[in-house]
Amino acid sequence: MTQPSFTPSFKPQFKKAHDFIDWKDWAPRQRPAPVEFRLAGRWWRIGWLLVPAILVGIACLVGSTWVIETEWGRQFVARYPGTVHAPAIEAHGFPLWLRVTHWTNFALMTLVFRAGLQILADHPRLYWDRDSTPGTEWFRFQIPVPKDRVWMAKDDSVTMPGWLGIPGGRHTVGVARWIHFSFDLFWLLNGAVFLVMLFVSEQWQRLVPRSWEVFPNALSTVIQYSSFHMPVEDGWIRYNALQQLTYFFTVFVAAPLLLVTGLAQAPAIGNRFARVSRHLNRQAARSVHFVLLLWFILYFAIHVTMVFVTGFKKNFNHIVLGTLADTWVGFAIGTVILLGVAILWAAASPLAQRHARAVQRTGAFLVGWIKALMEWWDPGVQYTEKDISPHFWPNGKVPTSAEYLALRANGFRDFRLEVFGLCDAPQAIPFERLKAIGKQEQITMHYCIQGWSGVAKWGGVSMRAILDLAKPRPEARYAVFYSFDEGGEGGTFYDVHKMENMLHPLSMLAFEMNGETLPELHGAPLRLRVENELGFKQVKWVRAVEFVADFKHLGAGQGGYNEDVEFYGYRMPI
Ligand SMILES: Nc1nc2c(c(=O)[nH]1)N[C@H]1C(S)=C(S)[C@@H](COP(=O)(O)O)O[C@H]1N2
Ligand SMILES: [Mo]
Repeated sequence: MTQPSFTPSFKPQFKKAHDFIDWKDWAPRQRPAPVEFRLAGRWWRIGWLLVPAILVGIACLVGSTWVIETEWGRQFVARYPGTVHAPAIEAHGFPLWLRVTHWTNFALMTLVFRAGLQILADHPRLYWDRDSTPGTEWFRFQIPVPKDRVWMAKDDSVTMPGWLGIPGGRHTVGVARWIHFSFDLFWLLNGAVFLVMLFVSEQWQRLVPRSWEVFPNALSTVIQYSSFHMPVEDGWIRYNALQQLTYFFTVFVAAPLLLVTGLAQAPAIGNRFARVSRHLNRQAARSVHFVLLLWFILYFAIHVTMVFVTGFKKNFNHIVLGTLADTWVGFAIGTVILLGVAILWAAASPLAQRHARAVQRTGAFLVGWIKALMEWWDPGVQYTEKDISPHFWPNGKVPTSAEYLALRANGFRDFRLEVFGLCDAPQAIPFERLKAIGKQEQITMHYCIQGWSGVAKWGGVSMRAILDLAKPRPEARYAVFYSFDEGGEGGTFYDVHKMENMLHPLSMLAFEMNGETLPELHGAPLRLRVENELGFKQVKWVRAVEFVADFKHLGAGQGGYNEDVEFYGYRMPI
């Protein structure tokens, strides 16, 4: 079949993308502001948390030293020694699977948490409301949003040192997400093995309380520890009540909640489970996700302290060798394991920076199929007028080309949307004609990869109508959207979408936002809405649509500007 003659009026200038993170080409460094939280109407540096921590510590120490010497205290501790001796069968020792999953879990969690912090640094604020309105955050390590200039979402990202975040640096969320999600998958698999083995063996009895006596016993453990009376330890067979409750909460509540609050941040999930996402909105999910991280850090600190305080030689033999032996072997091997984790820690960021493209490819291989599944969506969410966000973070660079400025000067009356490629009717559609096709409106939530979200009403022409005009051929599997603007690092901004997504009734090219002409900042004359995908796929300042069978030949072949340059994935329903 020959192509009808139509030549687009422009040639995309694809940015030559590297396969590594090239800091010369990257957003300049920006130091994080002090870490602060908001309480009782003002901001506090994180260090202030030490005050209640010390006060509670002193109260526990004094209170329990006093109470344990009273008659009531003596009897209470005698009655509830700290460990529940529940029904006959008990766990015995630490089998190999338990020891392996324990250490694997530890190594994986260090990677997942560090990549998670890196993601947070891309929008270093946490909110409870889905709007992400500046000033409503309860936690931040960024200055208040300046009011005297346009503050883009990317301006908000701060630099993470490479020893802490993975891969370190500023606005490396693309690489960080692949690391976060890929190791999440391993973490979940490891957790699944752990849980299955836990219940097919007798080991579940270590973690699952089976009597209400666990509560007074846990209190008794607290009293004993904080008055420096060490309770009788028999960790080989059973944990004390405090340990049991803590482990139970961590394994059966905190870990599953991490998964749920992680998924709840995805546009595909938020749209699919409307009823849930109204309450567990993206920002609330993100906040809880972070609080759980804090829980795990606290847990880890106490866990390691207790390992040493209660006899590290013995404890290491338990969890490394699975023996009761009183030797140094467990500690020696444990040290080697920890050294391995330390090497992994030190190598992770340099490796991820140097091999960013490989991280992207491997990540897509490991979790791409999950993303593909998530695109099988039917969004249940339509918001109402009163849900519209008072502030909608802008992103990108408003085009500055003479061509764009000339079109804008006359209200885009001369603008034509060029539609070409594998279609039977390539053409340049005059803007007026496009608007006359019939406007569709929808109130939806926008999910930026950086972490913020906002609700807006969009009015525009459905992609179905565009397809009706252009008549894409069956071999057209993707639609490419070219923009007037240059991406952050130079070169034409473009993005690729699957044809399936174009057919969805909510996919549209918007020319109105919140009932008014689409502002320049938000993409005038046209911006894309594909509601099951992240924000960066919603191309603004759209000038042309091309239908293609493949996208390997465009730019670095990753399916879009941010995909080429910032290592994002081309399927982004999460
Ligand atoms: N052409 C173009 N489109 C773009 C971008 C861009 O830089 N250039 N940024 C994207 C990103 S990352 C987001 S979150 C949304 C932001 O849309 P908004 O400015 O209307 O909030 O636009 C997307 N579309
Ligand atoms: Mo974004």
